[in-house]
Amino acid sequence: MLRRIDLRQGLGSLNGLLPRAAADVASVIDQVEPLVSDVRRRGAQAVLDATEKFDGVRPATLRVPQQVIDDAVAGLAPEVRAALDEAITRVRVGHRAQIPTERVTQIVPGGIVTQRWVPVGRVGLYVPGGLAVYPSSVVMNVVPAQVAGVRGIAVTSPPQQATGWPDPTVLAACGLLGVTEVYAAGGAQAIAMLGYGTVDTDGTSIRPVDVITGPGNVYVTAAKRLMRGIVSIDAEAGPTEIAVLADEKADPEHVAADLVSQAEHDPMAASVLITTSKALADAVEDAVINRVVRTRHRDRVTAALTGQQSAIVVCANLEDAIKVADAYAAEHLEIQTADAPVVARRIRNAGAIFVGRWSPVSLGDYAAGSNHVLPTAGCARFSSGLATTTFLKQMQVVEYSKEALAAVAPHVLALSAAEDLPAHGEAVSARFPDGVR
Ligand code: HSO
Ligand code: ZN
Repeated sequence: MLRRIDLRQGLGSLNGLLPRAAADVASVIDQVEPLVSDVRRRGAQAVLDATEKFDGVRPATLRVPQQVIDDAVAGLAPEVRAALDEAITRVRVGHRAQIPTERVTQIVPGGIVTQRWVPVGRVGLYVPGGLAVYPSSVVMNVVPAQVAGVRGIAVTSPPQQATGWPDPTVLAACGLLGVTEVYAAGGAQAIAMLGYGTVDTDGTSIRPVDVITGPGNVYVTAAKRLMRGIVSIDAEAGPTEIAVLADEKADPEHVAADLVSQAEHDPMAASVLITTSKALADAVEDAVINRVVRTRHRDRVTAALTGQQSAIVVCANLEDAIKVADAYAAEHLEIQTADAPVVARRIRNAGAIFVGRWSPVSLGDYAAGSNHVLPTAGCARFSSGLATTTFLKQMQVVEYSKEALAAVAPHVLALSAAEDLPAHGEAVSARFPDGVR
């Protein structure tokens, strides 16, 4: 079912060997651009027209009335409410630990530079609809923003045809988190609405945001790319990926269950086993086949596992397996080997690492206390997952005394002369009419 990539003879350059989905964000940019411009020009009417066209429903207002959110909370099944409460608590603990501390550094006596962290004013968080509904993504986006101290938090999610409002579990998660500003809009139009702001049909204003985060389909991702510069965005999150780095010690049933778990997201999802053991590879293959016939979403799981983006990679040794894992830079990487914590320490590229047999990716998806919005498609080589710092800006605060400025003044004057920017130097010498030496 999963294609094999046999690297037991060596890795070579690895170029082109790694399984990878074809990235298609660039190919829809031209399609998305007119929609984004339309929202910029015509505001709410353009958002609603697009909603009617793509979601098949036209809500009376873009803003979801508070009563609808309250009803969703009241209608939550008790075990789902308890699970969401527990997830919120854990994610809050995990993300509080990410708050950077203010650093005051005395560069020289009387010369101080402080690194200050300030939350952005307003954020827009996108929660997808589509193949599945993601109340867990509400938690993963909202909690870090709240922990960072962001004052204005808007959530947007596509309306359902039956009710005209977003999925009730998504609304309930917003309610539990105390988020009151929720919009019934999805797709590229929702991203443009958040970026440009607009006036709702009832005359209330939807103010533009400073940061847009959250996963979405290619159209959402293309729209986020177009809004970059007007707002900041998180790493582009494509179809989900799991890689499992395993040796002969791993339990093939666990590995198979985990590979199938993330394949359930999307026919484009990627499940990759990187192993040093041909015997494990065969056992996992069998276990996967057994699970797929029994699993609920077998069509999209099969599509994902048989797609070019999924594979079993067999390596000669652990060194090579680690190199492959680093080159692949998975969104989620499980380490199912002897001395898993030691192996995990050696990994440089992954959105998140799950160490040992008791830490499956689906734990992290819901309730580990980590975040599940993570870089995909190899972006873990250079970017991080959603975190409290996504919603914070660093500001440097400079404070020098007269003596400290006088002491460094000759150097400022010399550099301003070297750059032929004498007015820069004069801004310093003007403060010392009697000379700086
Ligand atoms: N694995 C997804 C997140 C998720 N899974 C939400 C279940 N619900 C991307 O990290
Ligand atoms: Zn998942």
